[in-house]
Order: sequence, then C-alpha cells, then structure tokens
Amino acid sequence: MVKRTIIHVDMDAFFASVEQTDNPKLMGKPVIVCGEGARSVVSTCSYEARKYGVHSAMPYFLAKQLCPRGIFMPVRHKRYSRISQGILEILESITDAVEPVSIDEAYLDISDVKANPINVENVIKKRVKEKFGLTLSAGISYNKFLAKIASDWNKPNGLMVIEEQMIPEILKPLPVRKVHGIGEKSIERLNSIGIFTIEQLLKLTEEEMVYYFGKYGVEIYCRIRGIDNRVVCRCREIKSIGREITFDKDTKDINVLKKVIKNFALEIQENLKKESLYAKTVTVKIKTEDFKSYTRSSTLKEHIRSSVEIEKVAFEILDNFDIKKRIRLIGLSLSNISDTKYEQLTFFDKILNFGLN
Ligand code: TTP
Ligand code: MG
Repeated sequence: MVKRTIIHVDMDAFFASVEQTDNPKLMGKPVIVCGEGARSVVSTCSYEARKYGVHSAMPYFLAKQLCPRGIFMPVRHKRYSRISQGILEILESITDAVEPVSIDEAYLDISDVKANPINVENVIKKRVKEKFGLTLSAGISYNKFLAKIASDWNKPNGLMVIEEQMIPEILKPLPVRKVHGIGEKSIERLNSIGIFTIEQLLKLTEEEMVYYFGKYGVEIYCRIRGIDNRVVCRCREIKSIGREITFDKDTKDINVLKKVIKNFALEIQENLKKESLYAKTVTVKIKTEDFKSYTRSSTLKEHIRSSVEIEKVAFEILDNFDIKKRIRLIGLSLSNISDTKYEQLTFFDKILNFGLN
C-alpha cells in the first residue's frame, strides 16, 4: 500500500472555548458547559476547570463541589454546529479528502497535498484561529489510528507527528483506554487480568485478542502494531440521530413523557432534513429511578423523516413499556439511516428485476 499522510484534528475544549470566544470575559476562567438542571452532566469544560478535576460526563453536583467558582453555561448545540460547519469548510479548502467524525474532529488525507505536512497543519491552525478564535490539536501520521492517538498527545494547541520507525515503542507506555474503540467494559476486563498498558496488550496473541474483543480483536491487534488501512472517507456516515433528557424530577406522567418525545421528534426531523437523510428504526430509551436502562426499537418498512411519523411510532413503543417505576431519563433516536426514502436496489435485486422483465 502506498504510504499516506493523515492529519487528525480535534478542537480544544470545544463547547467551552466557543463560550469563551463568544464572551471574552470568560477567557482564562473555569467555564463548565453543562446540561440544565441539578441532575445534568458536564458536556465539557475549559482547561482552567480541568485543573479542579472536572471532566465531561461528570454529574453537575460533583463539578460544582470540585469547582464552586466554575462558570456554568448551558449547552448551545446550534451555535457549536454552525462553527463546526465553518471549520469543516476550512479543512475542505485544503483537500477534498476530509472525513468529519464528530462535531469537533476530522481526518484529512493530505497525501496529495504538495506541501510539508507540518506547514499544512500550521495553515489549518492559523485559519481556524483567525476565523473563529479557537485552537485545536493535530496529529500527523501514516494512518488514521496513529493520527488520532497523536492529536491527543499535546493538548491543547498541540501537534504530534508519529512516524513509522517510532512504532511500537512510542505506544507501549500508553494506557489501553487510548486505543480508540476499546470500550469501558473491555477496559475493565483487561484491567481485571492485570493489563493496563499497550505494552502488555502487545503480548496477547491474535486469538486472545479475539477472545477479549470479539470480531474487533483482529483490528485492535493490527492497530497497536501500526497497521490500519481504513481510508479517509469523504462520505460522512451518520449512524443515528437522537436526543435524550434527564428530568429534574423523576416522573411517571405519560403526558410529560409524550410532550418530550414530541419535541425530540421535531428536532430529529429538522436534523434529518438538514442532512438530507431518512431513517427506518425508531428507538426509545428510558432510565428508571433505580438507574436501570431499557431500550425498545421498531423498524419500519419504509424510511421516514416527518416528526408526525416519528412521534407516532415512538408513542406506540412508549405505550408498550410497562412503566411501573418513575422515569429519570428518556431518549429518542433514529437509526438505519439512508439518503433515500426508498430502499436502494442492491446489485442482486437489479439482476433479479431485469431477469423478470
Ligand atoms: P471532545 O473532543 O472529547 O472534548 P473537548 O473538545 O471538549 O476537549 P478536548 O480538548 O479534550 O478535545 O468532545 C468534543 C465536544 O463534544 C465537547 O466540547 C462537548 C461534547 N461532549 C459532550 O457533550 N459530552 C461528552 O461526554 C464528551 C466527551 C464531549
Ligand atoms: Mg475536542
């Protein structure tokens, strides 16, 4: 395979930095972007707040305890999305081979860009800073896995280049959680058998990796040895679109639940419209007061997008839940996403259809 040059960029403390640039008085202060209500969780926080031990997904009350002088700001998804779009445009001015992976990160394959990769990285940083006042961290390497590890190396405003001859030595001391794709459960399992670092992970055979990680084991086995042939794909693959909320007070009131679902359906319709997408599977998730989670899905014959249709299916699912306990959290998501309303004919279907005509 021809050697490639991949850059992974990841915005620094993204939501919190946007709040700071929108309100310069917040610069240098511990800003904590958080859902609303006493029982919400932290989305992210500025690096100033991280010094107090605050981090993403931490409950609000704990963040407040650790950082009582923190400036708590509500999440403004629309604002962050718009900036994310603007950053994407800057990246696309460098190359067509851009793959956004989340609201604040993307891969670029710059193998065909006739410039030194570090200069390319500097240009990206400069343009993003000039246009949005934001900083990012970048990783440069010869595949996606290593570029992502590298972008996390020197945060914030960092740059790290991982070259072939540095593998596997440079990876050895890293904790296993740095391997993108290893989930919480697998990390716990590995830790319970005394495996904490990539160096220890490298001692496992391919068969053992499959035992611990299932089908994905072979991929992880290769990646930690510096092998990752995934291409930077321009098509942005959205797997699901959803919303969820933790109530201020647990509830059993079906009218409250339906009202929330109705609003979520409207938001999801807008998101699908914006991305020109449709979806076929509707999933409702609830978490009861005893912290147990339940999900139920319904897959339709046709792809849908309208909030009325989404809501109808979600209500049916909700009505089938046997709600005995009060509900703490409710979520609605759509998956099985397609860019057409109708099933694409597969190659096989086409042959069959032609055969019949
Ligand atoms: P991250 O890139 O994981 O975090 P970050 O950009 O805030 O900080 P870092 O400098 O370490 O990259 O996530 C991007 C945004 O996604 C983040 O600003 C807020 C949002 N987010 C959540 O809403 N909840 C979460 O649990 C995480 C991890 C992120
Ligand atoms: Mg980030």
